[in-house]
Amino acid sequence: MKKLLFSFCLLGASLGLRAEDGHQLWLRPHPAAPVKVVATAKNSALLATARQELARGWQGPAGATVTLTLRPDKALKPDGFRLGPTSVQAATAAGLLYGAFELLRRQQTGQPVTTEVVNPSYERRLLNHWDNPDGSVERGYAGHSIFWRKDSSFVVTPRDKALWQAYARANASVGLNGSVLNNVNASPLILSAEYLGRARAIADVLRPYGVRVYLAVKFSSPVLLGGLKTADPLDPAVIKWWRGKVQEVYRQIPDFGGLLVKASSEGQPGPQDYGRTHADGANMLADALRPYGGLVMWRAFVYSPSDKDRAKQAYNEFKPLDGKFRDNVIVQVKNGPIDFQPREPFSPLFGALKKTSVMPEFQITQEYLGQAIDLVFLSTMWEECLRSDTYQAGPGSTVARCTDGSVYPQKHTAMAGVSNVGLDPNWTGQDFAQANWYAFGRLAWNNQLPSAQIADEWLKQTFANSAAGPRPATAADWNTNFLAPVTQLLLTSREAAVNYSMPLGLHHIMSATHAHYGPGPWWAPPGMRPDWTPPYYHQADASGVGFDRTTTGSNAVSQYHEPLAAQFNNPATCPDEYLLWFHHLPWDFKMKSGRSLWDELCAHYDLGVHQVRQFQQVWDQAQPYVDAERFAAVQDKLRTQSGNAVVWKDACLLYFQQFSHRPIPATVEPPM
Ligand code: GCW
Repeated sequence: MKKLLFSFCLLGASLGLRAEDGHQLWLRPHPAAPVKVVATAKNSALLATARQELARGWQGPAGATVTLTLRPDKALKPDGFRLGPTSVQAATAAGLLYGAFELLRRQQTGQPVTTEVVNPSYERRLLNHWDNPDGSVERGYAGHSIFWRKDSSFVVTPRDKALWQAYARANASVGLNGSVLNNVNASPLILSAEYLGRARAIADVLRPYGVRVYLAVKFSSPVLLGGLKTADPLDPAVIKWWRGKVQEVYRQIPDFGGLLVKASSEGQPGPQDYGRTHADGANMLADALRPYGGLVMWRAFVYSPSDKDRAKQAYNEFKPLDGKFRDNVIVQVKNGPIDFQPREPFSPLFGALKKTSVMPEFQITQEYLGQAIDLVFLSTMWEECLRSDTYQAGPGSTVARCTDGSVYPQKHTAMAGVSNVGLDPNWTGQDFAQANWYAFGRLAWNNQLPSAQIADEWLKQTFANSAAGPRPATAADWNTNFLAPVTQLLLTSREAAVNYSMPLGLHHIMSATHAHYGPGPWWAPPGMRPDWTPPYYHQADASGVGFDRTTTGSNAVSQYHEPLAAQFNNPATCPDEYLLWFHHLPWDFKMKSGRSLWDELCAHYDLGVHQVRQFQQVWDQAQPYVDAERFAAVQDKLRTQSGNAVVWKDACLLYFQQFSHRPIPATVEPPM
């Protein structure tokens, strides 16, 4: 095994694989001290990986013995471990691997290694790749798919294997243990013998890192691939077809994780085409997977053009089905009720489904947040969602606790992130977008982790303390002049993006002509579905701006548990950041700050612009501490982002001004 891994590394180097500096992610080589790894476990691929990682990265006392002990332990979940300064104990080999990575992370980031029990928050910690069989990636901004190729000859090359291995290693290092290899807008082809063969090859490379493979499937596959006349989930021939297909998948991939389904959503086929419910569809697949221990992740991202308020639809469809799903079905819910906007309140489905397993879906790829240009650290956004109190089972029923099994019993728990990875040399297009991959993994492992810690860890590992830049820095110099200001930059970056794009609860005002990248509050081509056009969401007119979701409006507030429903319903108590999400208010509405709504809106857009300019200054000061390549790449992107922020501000304010008929207040540069 060792030999095999080693040869992959060599192959990677000799093929010129990702030679650029950004490719190493947060797993940068360190001068490692010799370590003796003693394992009391039977040799296995996972154990070999753990040993290899320790040998590669151990920075503790030279010659130390690190012991990896496998033994039953009631305090530990399957992937959990007991950590000691030079020891890891776990009940599974996967636990030993995660423990080894934890030991290394603590050392590299200067966190103390105390004796403690560490368990993951979620059983399944998954990346969802929106990768198509032709190698393109939906909402992908970092090049083509790392899994699928247009010229698919289905030959697995050494380069493929080296890439998949590096990917799996990065995932394992942050605790991710599953990958859905293809787009939720799924092609039926994915279940054909050729694609399954390639999925098997991928699974074989990912397995030694504890990463299991999952697939997204199209609900009409029995028709499109199987030649049946129907995909009705209650039809015996359909049931039989799926059983056979699932059996075929497990023959190829014995530890296959399960199926992800987008059905009866955005034109995708689903059980509703046959008068059946989401539960009928999901349960039929769940029954086919049950003998193998497989899961169904059934997405709740549903809405239709006919409804007056898209934000209410997922709840309306899924709440009546609570308790009707098999226990190997998890309903996968996007963090907000609409669609990965820069800021949304949490989806009211969290906590409301009390007898159904629910998992959060976050978007790591920055579809609505500047794509591969803008520097936006998403950890704070996810943290905001996870910590939101749903009150569904009393105070403290946070989204995190309502999904990790703490509030409601869930047979399975999971969290998914839509991956931002592609073939680009630095994996994610923008070097700092690597931080979002990292942060997602860390939060899926521990949904209580503060973003400040995640930022600190990522920066320390990615910029390797003082080792990265042209000027050798002391630790104190590096901490003060690089770590502190760049951490601050990361932690403010998402709020800055909200400020310059969609502040105060505005949402979905981007233009679809540039694929959700820039502003388009006016965008409403004739004949377009209204729920795909920004005016549907901002409702700006002479009387004011914002979507009325109060009890006298669409009444979406009633989907939230008290005291939230009342709090959101009243503009005096609704938090500013959700104000225009829940209210249509006059332009002269008096804000908590004392300013008029119009002036407040202008101030937020302006602040966003200034914040990005400040980020540019922070980064310019960071030059001595960063290698030239990454320094220039990030500087260049920040320059573009700064221009984009101005475009957002000008476009939105000039557009809204036609309705507000008010002057844009002169602003003063905030102090740096
Ligand atoms: O955010 C929207 C995207 C679609 C995506 C869809 C979904 C995969 O614009 O590209 O399709 O959501 O999540 O299903």
